[in-house]
Amino acid sequence: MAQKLIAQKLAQIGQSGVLRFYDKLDMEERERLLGQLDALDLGMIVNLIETQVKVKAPLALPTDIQPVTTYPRAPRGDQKEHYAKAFARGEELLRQGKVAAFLVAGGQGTRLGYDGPKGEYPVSPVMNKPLFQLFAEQLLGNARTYGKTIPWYIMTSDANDSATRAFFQRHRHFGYDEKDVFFFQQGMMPAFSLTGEMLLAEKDSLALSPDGHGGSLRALMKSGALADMKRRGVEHLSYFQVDNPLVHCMDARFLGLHDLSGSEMSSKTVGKAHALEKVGNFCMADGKVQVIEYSDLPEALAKSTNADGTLRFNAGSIAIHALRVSFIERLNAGGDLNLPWHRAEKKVPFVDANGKTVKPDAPNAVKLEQFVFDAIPLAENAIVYETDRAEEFSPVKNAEGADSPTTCRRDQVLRAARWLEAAGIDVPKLNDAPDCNLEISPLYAVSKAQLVERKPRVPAINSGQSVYLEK
Ligand code: UD2
Repeated sequence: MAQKLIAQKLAQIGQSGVLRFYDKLDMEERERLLGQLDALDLGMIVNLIETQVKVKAPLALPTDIQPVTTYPRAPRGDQKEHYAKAFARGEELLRQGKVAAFLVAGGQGTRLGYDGPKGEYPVSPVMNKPLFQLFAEQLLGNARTYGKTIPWYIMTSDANDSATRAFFQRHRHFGYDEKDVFFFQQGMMPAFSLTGEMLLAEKDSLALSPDGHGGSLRALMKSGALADMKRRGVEHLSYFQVDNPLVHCMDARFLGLHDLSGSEMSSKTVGKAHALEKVGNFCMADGKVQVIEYSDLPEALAKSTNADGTLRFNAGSIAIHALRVSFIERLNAGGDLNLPWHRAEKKVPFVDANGKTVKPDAPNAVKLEQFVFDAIPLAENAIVYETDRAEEFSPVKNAEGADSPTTCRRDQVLRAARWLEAAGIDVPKLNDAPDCNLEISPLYAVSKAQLVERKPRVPAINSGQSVYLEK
């Protein structure tokens, strides 16, 4: 769009301030700013400013919030046959190449304090493999098991796209065929002052941040990723986040339950660590399966218990989903995604009217994001399946403490120890915990069952030893 047109549009919506340094910019700088503005849907933004930025719209909580019924990890007697069918169906989908992997890695990872795409973070206990490598090897291991390539869609954002692609190039895509890895960028949203002006990060640049993982559902369509899936005959996406190396990237039983129940979007859950754990809560809200974020679920409900003392709302979201490709198409059919925006007040450095950079020490800006789990209530037949936290969830979110590299490595070792013990291998223990460092390459086994099947021959493990099972 030409500069004049953009300037006119901005004037109409009272946002000309972002062009206040335009005349003093060189050609390249002007192009950068205009490019950023051109990528925004200004019509939608003006509406959001009035409804979400200037006002703290009270969150419309559903009136009737009930616990959700889940598929248990261990089937009840009457479910055994269905679970067996589901596993077979999931395996069939994988053998037919109808499932692709979908990794969302567009976030900024500020809490971890790592300066670069989070997927580069070295996290495996013995080999220090980065998160991206662990996912790649797991997908390759599954592809080998099912005899079919698993296309891999990776969402980045403007903040980390080129660094992510360069990392994959440098590592030859960790053994993946380059043509089967599809990178695409999510959208960006400007930060707004509390009175609704778009903020400049530099004189030639808006203060932009990724539009939330919900933006992935729009970006899949816009980027041509959906078209690519249809060309390949992909019908389902297995969705996971960049921060959880324990995730089972492909889970035949979960995929089968999802498919057989006609679900458009399915989710995995684990029992919460405690009432106020910082994970979303699966609920049955006004008759629909829905995730209510930890920050939004009224504390009284979060803490309410059943007669036996267990939490009523115990189904935590670990951000692992299965989505039908046709569902994502349907969501985009109306022009734009009909997902709510979530408002957060943050400290955002900006260039003021005098051209000075201000580093605020209190929240000065509003950021808006969409969340992928808000698509669940729009899905037909959504199901929730319980998995085991120790087996499948230990994210790296913080530099220290809970959900840190230390806890994540510990949990990887604990899982490896359980898998090895199931295969009949003795693991030295100290105070009940493995007294050694263990790592099983996903290229050796992607699951406990596969490890047991391989009958690994491991020399006796000594206390303090590091053991790595390769290919
Ligand atoms: C998320 C969930 C929380 C729980 C938890 C499990 C939200 C709001 N909350 O918490 O309910 O399930 O995960 O670990 O999601 N990302 C993008 N683009 C964005 C923002 C995020 O790709 O614009 C990716 C990011 O790279 C990461 C994932 O989404 O892979 C999670 O993002 P987060 O760290 O902001 O979510 P968190 O930990 O607050």
